[in-house]
Amino acid sequence: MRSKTLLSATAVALATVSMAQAQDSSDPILIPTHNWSSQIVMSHVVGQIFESMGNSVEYVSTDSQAVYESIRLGDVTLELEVWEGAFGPAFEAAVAKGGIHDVGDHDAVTREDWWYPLWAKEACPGLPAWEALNDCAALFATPETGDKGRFLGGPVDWLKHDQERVDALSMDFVVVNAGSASALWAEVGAAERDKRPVVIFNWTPNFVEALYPGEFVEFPEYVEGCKDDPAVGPNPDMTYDCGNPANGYLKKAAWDGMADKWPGAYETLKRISFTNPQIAEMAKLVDIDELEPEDAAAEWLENNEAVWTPWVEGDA
Ligand code: TMO
Repeated sequence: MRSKTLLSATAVALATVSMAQAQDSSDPILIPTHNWSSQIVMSHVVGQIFESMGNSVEYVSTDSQAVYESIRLGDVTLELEVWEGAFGPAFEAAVAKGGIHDVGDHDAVTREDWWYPLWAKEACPGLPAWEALNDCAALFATPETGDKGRFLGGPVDWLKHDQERVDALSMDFVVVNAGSASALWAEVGAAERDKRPVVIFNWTPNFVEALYPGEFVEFPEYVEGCKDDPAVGPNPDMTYDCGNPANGYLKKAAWDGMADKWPGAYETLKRISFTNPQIAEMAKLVDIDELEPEDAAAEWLENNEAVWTPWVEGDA
């Protein structure tokens, strides 16, 4: 009995020593980047944190839906911005298959949806209700859309199902997909001069809120099931008859093998948590200040040492 206790105490001591000595692999940690600024800057912020710990890092430009399958298979190592609205379904499906897991939430609340600059509301005072937007559809028309309103959606890989929503709610809008995030901001910038009403896809946290006051359109509230069960939501026969979650999560995800291969980086990843203002600032450094993502990340790290050093040191 006594020798068994002694033995297990020794085993615990040995395990503690070997855990403390476990080294991260010298293979590069593969960080996927996508097509919106905060994600690219955050990826470089975290990559530079890993480098400061002695790790090697590579950035891989990756489709923002396919990335969950890539992580599951270990082709890339982690994802720093799992937005509930755009990627919840792809992430959760990959988790169910195995090989990828949830590494916790950022201290952030996210929303992704149809959005207008405030001058559009002067032309259409019933906003933000979606019914009012629909009644004002003609105000949002362009030669391209005839007498229907134009909604400029994001790049198709964000998979927002805007056309399905237009159909399910019988809206007089035509969905046009932007080729890039910057095309969304260009649309608002061009409309600003003559205060032309526009409605685009936007999200928060983002730099846009600092530049253009605006509001999200209030669609029928998101409820579990409205995207895949026709019976849920106001249209009993169709799916997507709801908005995106108004208080969405922002998660980190990792390949299941990361904890064994890069235990030090993995412990840091678990502690990492960015707030809405920090994420908006990362986007601003690129979209307003026009820094390159790696320079934006270096600047963010320099200005926020007290935020991130505890994630490395583990005394957060
Ligand atoms: C995924 N996004 C933040 C662009 O909506």
